[in-house]
Amino acid sequence: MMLAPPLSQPGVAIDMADGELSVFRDVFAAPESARTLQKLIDQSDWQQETLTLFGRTIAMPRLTTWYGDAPYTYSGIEHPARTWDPLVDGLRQKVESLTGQRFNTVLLNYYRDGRDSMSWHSDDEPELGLNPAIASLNLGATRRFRFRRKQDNTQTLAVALTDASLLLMAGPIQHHWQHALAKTKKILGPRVNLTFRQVRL
Ligand SMILES: O=C(O)CCC(=O)C(=O)O
Repeated sequence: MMLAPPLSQPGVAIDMADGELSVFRDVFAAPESARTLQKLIDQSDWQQETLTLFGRTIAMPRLTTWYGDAPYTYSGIEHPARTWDPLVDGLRQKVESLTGQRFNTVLLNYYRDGRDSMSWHSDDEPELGLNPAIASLNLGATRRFRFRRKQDNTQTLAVALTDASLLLMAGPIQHHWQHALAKTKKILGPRVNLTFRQVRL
């Protein structure tokens, strides 16, 4: 009797106090990942968002775009509901089948090189509910994704997010930990990260 192939490959758990973290590696073959990265870079409607701090307007060190069935406010910027691009919707289906979770919004971050980054924050907006599952799909250059404990910044952890990797954050992680993507002086190629979330409708 032929056995049906498994619906998803298992993620590998990373030991973390007060948080659930797992990583899935090589969710695409290299040529597919490179093709998808290039299509996303070429076809997406990238924007450079700005932040006003103490009267100064600062350009975010990355480009972003989003899709979603529901509005989502992130970094103080409201992203209204927006029809899914078919390529990104296909990636959502893949991520849902790997993780067994449902997602109705995605933010795409385009890091053009090692100078682009994301500063310390938690994904703890009320519309995500208590203990949300957040899935982060990575294409392109490997970058270090860092965690630090909110109560004690000396407790840290870093995960190398390689091409075609998927990181799943769940449990109380957003209450206890912040995460960031640091700048690096190494000359690195482009990277696109897609962070899928489930906003309560
Ligand atoms: O690019 C990354 O891996 C970080 C993305 C992230 O932290 C976010 O969108 O909240």
